Amino acid sequence: MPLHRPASTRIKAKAAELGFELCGIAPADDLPELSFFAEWLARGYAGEMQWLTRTAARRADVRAVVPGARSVIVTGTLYNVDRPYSTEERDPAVGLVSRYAWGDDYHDVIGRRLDQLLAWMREEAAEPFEARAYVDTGPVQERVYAQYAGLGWIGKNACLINERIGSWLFLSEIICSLPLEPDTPAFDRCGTCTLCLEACPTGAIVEPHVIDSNRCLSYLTIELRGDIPEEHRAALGAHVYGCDVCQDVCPYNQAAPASDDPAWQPRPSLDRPRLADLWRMPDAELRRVTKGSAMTRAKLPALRRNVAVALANAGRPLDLEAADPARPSAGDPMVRRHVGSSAGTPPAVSVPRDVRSG
Ligand code: B12
Repeated sequence: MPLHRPASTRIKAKAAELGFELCGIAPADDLPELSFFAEWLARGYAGEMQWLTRTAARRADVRAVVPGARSVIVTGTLYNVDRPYSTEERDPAVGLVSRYAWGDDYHDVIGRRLDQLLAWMREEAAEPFEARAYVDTGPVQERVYAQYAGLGWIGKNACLINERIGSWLFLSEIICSLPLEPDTPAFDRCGTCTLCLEACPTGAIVEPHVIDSNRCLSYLTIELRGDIPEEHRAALGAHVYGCDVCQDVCPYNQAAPASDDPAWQPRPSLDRPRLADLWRMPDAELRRVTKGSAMTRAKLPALRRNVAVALANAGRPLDLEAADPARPSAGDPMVRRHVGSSAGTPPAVSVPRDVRSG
């Protein structure tokens, strides 16, 4: 049966077969939330992420990316695994790595599955059609299309939350010129809850649904290449790559299912790594243990910087050391400006008793 109506159901069935937990169709229309992006940029909330500003025009609408686009097939992939949340970690000497980065790099894993889905659609289609597939790196506001594809709603922590699965979801999409049956948008189920806003260590959720990246620990530990502002160093706590706090406290993640997909299972070296071990690790070893994981997005000096601040926050500030040929990144002037640096002890993340362990 050619891929016209009702192709949507067949595409979703194929997506499920390929390992996507969620799949829905959004119309390539004027979706109101898309317009917020320009306002967000104007407020300076993108920090130093120039790549967002440079692609702003295309990010405003997928039809600027695929002329003739009619539909956006959005897929959601569960990456949660059965491990304690960062808010439950009690040992300050353990480095916190976000759970999305524990396993294989999702850009590679999901990119392959998305290409398989698109290849299948091309085989099935009655005639050729325009299409582009993206996971994270495309000039697309993925969360907005995911909401209109019925995968979930954009929570107050700006994460896409699915009522059944929670927000431990990677998003990816195929923008295409096929006139597919769109799904019903999911509606907002955050209600009066503000746990994420309260728990964010730096107050980066400046208002519901709005993140000021300049304050977000995920931005500060991954995207920022230079010095972490003094005012945020204590709040960084033990975070060495990304931050899960606003998701850890979310009620919709308290009974989140775990994936048994080998791709997302934690690598032993990234599973509750000790800060001192990470600092002592030679650059070659650090490259080896992060190879093929999303952690390669932060370059070695940034990772060393994060570890240096986290060690100081754990009350074990490093001393300036002689250059170590096995760890040239530790000698980076930017890193040395963070050695021994901490503005006092990190604020405790306030997690109301009943949220997790009841
Ligand atoms: C730039 C970026 C970041 C930046 C900026 C964060 C941000 N909120 O934008 C930084 C580096 C800080 C970041 C951090 C993280 N990111 Co990121 N990131 C992106 C990226 C590349 C672009 C997002 C974007 O366009 N931001 C622009 C702003 C304006 O969008 P927004 O904050 O989402 O706001 C939307 C809504 O809030 C809404 N909105 C705004 N105001 C209002 C008001 C109302 C009333 C309503 C209803 C809506 C609304 O409009 C906006 C529409 O875009 C996307 C991939 C993509 N191509 O979309 C991944 C993406 C959003 N990130 C992702 C992840 C996993 C993370 C982290 C959890 C990683 C981690 N653990 O450290 C954190 C979470 C931080 C957070 N709470 O958002 C996933 C999210 C999956 C999900 N379930 O939501 C994505 C989709 C990547 C992927 N393909 O899986 N990220």
